[in-house]
Amino acid sequence: MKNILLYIALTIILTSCDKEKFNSDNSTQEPPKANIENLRQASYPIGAAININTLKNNVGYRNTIIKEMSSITAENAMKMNTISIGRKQYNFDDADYLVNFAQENNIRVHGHTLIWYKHTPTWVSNFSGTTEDWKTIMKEYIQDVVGRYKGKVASWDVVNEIINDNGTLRDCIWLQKIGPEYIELAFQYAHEADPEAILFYNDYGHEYSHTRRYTVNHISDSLARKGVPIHGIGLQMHTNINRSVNDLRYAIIAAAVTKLKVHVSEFDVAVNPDKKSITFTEELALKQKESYRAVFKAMMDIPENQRFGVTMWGVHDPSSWLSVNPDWALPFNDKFERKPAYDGILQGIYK
Ligand code: 9MR
Repeated sequence: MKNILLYIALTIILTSCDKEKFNSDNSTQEPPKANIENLRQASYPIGAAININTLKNNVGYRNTIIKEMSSITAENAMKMNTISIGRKQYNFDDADYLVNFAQENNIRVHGHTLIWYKHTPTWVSNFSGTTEDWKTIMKEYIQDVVGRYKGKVASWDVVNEIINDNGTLRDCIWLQKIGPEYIELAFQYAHEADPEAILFYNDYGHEYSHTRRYTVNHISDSLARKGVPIHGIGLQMHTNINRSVNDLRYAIIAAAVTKLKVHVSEFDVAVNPDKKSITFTEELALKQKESYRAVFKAMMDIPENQRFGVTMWGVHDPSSWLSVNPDWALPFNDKFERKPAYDGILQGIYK
């Protein structure tokens, strides 16, 4: 009861500051920008999801990452079906490439993702055994991967997208074979393999669904109170210009109420959500800039020790998973030039 009251009180306090800030944001005056040369100089980590082939073959892409990013996440290279080719058999080529690149350039690596309902390798789908056997294969996989990158990968999405829209646990092979306990076991196994790693539950929808937001925060908070080694909440935040900036901000503030670290882990702002063929007009660019500003600003307004960072899901527009629409969702254009969204970031992180 005490916790619920605390949660309500904090939410009211934090959202009332919201309103003040957003009212002042409505003025026509441009907010001030952080006076920095690149995003690596920001006061909290800013990063991007990385495609390994593009990293290897596109100099502009590689240089932009080196210049601007203080954190990187493998877009696909650390997913289970990429790494796990059989029981105790691994292909770490792409993951190693990313980690080596990060080390050479002094960039933090966030691991994505250990356990996910998608991309289950065939050998896992075909595996048969007792509940204990299933726990063993999950433990082997998590500990081999986390152990390999101990001290090199700072943090992990331990579980990804584990709930349905109605707040129940999403069906996946681990839930079927182990039961709901698979979630806390995954955190425990990862923690045993690297006690220094910062461990996240990553999910989507915080900004548009009360049920999703409440459930993710509640699960994370309950696990932490139970002593499970969970350290943060990942908010994917694949959003678009139609979503109000208050919704974006509220999602971040509400996650912070748990006192866990907050990672906006897959941020992008689509400008073509209705999938109509359009051009990227100045009006759209400015709307997108507002969304960028709101998210980076909300991160400044949570306690400093909870600001894990903001990771964008790609580097420049053509490298976005949304580029087929196209959606112009990222802060750099096809020539790696800074878009108005980049100024939105600078305004958001202004101190
Ligand atoms: O951007 C990723 C795309 O290249 C992959 O084909 C897809 C399936 O693995 O995953 C995309 O990234 C997703 C991320 O791993 C989890 N959250 C949603 C992301 C966008 O679909």
